[in-house]
Amino acid sequence: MKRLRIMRNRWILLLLAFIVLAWAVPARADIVGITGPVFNLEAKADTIVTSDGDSFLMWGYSNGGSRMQYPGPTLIVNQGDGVVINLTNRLHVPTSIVFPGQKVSAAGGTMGVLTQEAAANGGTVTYSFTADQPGTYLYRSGTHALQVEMGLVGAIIVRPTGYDAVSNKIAYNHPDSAFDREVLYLVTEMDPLIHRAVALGQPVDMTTYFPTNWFINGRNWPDVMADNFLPWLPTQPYNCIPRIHPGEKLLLRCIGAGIDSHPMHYHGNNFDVIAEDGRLLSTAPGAGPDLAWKANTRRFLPGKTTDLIWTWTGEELSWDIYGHDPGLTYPRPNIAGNICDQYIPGDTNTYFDPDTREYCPDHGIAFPVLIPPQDSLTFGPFYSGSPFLGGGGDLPPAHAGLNAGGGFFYMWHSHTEKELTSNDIWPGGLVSFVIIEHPAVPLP
Ligand SMILES: [Cu+2]
Repeated sequence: MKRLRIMRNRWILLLLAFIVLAWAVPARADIVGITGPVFNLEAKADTIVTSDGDSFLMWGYSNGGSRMQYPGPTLIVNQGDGVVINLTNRLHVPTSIVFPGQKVSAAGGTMGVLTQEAAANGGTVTYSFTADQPGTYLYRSGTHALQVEMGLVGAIIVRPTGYDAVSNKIAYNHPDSAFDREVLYLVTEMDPLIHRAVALGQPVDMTTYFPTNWFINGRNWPDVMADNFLPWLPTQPYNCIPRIHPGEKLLLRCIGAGIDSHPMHYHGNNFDVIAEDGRLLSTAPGAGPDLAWKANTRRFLPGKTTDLIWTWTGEELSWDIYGHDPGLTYPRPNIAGNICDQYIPGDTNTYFDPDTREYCPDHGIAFPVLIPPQDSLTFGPFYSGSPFLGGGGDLPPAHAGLNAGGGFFYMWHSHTEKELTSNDIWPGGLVSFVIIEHPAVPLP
């Protein structure tokens, strides 16, 4: 009996270690995908798991003969490419792809109601278009809304002519669309009863559609925070856990890929809406995003894409995020050098320290409240033990401590509260985080 308990504890410890390891080192924030311009996609069935512990039959796209994935592979091409997509259909129903925003020609297959379809069980069709406009695009089944619900959706990214991954990261052909890091934010939803009906071969009634699961890049929270390409999420390879340094520009490529709308809210700062549906918000060609507007919530509409630029410096928090106040005793990062020594009050050109991006008018200003003693606090798993960026402190015994770099976590989530669940289990669904990391924490 005692031996059994030890064994069981060992398994629990192993499981805990596994969970901590999977989330403790937040992953790359860059967009992963496959590069063309020729793609061989297959439509096929497989299963995904949801964060409430369930699993569902899905239909999705795969890269060639690999397993289908949800969403489909992100197709990354360059402006001017002649893009060719060969779709082979392994489903038992005809299917097709539509590419909103592209002038597509199709060869092979047969004409369905509106689209050129690949026949069931092995039919193929080839779609071609010239990627003449940079931006963020959607591709999805054009055959029936049921196929979108079943998972036949994906993203296309067209890099602008002047793009360079090292020296010129721009979303469009204008310097005001420049970014430091980018993240895919593809939102979908699912009604499990429909997937059960399809799995059991029963008739499907889309008029009773009632989603209870919501996904960012094919995962519910907290799975969105785990790494890309995990062996325990073989058909859901893409995460959503952007990490930036203060002052960096994060490009969010937002796609409403389902059949419902979702009001996504981004904490920490307002964002700039610079483009919609793959078009820069400009008054004239070459003017840049001069029609960009600021908001803190963006409604994701079905079929619509939006590009947002989000950044964060701690500006006007009215306290020193690095804890440079010598009177403080909290564990805080120790930045060497003469921070903000070039700051001249009233001169906005000197407001940000060139090395740390610190907002200098707040330099040295004390943290505004006294933190209660540790035994009076409730610790969330992402608290580092210090309120300062890059700081760390003692955490209670057995505390998971998922914030090794002492970053600031801002929750990004849907403002429709039921969408913060996975099949009625809270928390789940449309929740993710952005992490602001101390300038000294290396980011991949
Ligand atoms: Cu909120």
